[in-house]
Amino acid sequence: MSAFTVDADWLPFHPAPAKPEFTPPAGAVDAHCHVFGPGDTFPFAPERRYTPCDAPKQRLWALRDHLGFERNVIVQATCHGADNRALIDALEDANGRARGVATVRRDVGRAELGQLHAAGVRGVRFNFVKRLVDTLPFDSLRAIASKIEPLGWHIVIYFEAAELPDLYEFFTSLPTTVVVDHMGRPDVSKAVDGPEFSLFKQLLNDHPNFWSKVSCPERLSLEGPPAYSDVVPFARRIIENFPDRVMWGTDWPHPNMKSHMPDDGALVDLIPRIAPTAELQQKLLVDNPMRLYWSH
Ligand code: 0GY
Repeated sequence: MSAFTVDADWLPFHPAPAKPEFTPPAGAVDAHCHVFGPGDTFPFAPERRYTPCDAPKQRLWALRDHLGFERNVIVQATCHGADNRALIDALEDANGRARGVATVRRDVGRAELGQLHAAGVRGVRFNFVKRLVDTLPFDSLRAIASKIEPLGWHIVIYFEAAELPDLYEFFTSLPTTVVVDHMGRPDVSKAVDGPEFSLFKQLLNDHPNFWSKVSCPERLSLEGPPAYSDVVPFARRIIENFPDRVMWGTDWPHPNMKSHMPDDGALVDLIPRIAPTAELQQKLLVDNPMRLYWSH
């Protein structure tokens, strides 16, 4: 029994996802997923904006195996704030098959960073989505960036497309590899070649240190499941233009989904539509995440 009451409108993750028809290449990495709690062992943060259902590591490992993946990158979710204990616990349980992206405070010390690195953390996340966090001021984020840079870590950024013009200068001043969550959350009712998504493409084009996760059709789609066809041209464009700087993830357990809960098997079946060749699939699912997370 969790010590926390789940939000009344919380949608739990799919209890029995379909077996995908698409078989991922050997060594495939789910490069964006989370663990939540369990709340009675790893309490949710007092400053959280939502209280999810538990989504423990064992369920994530079972999903990994069911979908035909070999590894996970677990991203610290805002409901745990900068308390990375649930993340570390999962990484230590994974037998080298998971890496992590943590959330840290400005005053994080070398000892804590060393502990996170030993557990498998290779990046920090800067979150600019206002419904999820009070974003730290730029000078605090810069201080964190300069602390993690010597470790060879990268920065994961999460923002809404409408915010990109205001954040562009700050983002491009960051000293490390920078990975953008969910293609910068484009409004897919707008044109792929329109000004909004073109700015995102320019970010990747002009700054070779920028990568993108081509994830979360379920969040971006206006059309909805199971085809999510309106998201396909956006993901495909990014993969075809930047094949060596893209990664894919389930986003399990899909926090804050309100319209529907996706079937993770159907999400995997979208991969060949956004990355149509075996070569692109190998880069997206294996080579790129292995280079970023398992090479040091
Ligand atoms: C995601 C998306 C969301 C939540 C978080 O850390 C989080 O709480 O990332 C969201 O609500 O859009 O990537 O999981």
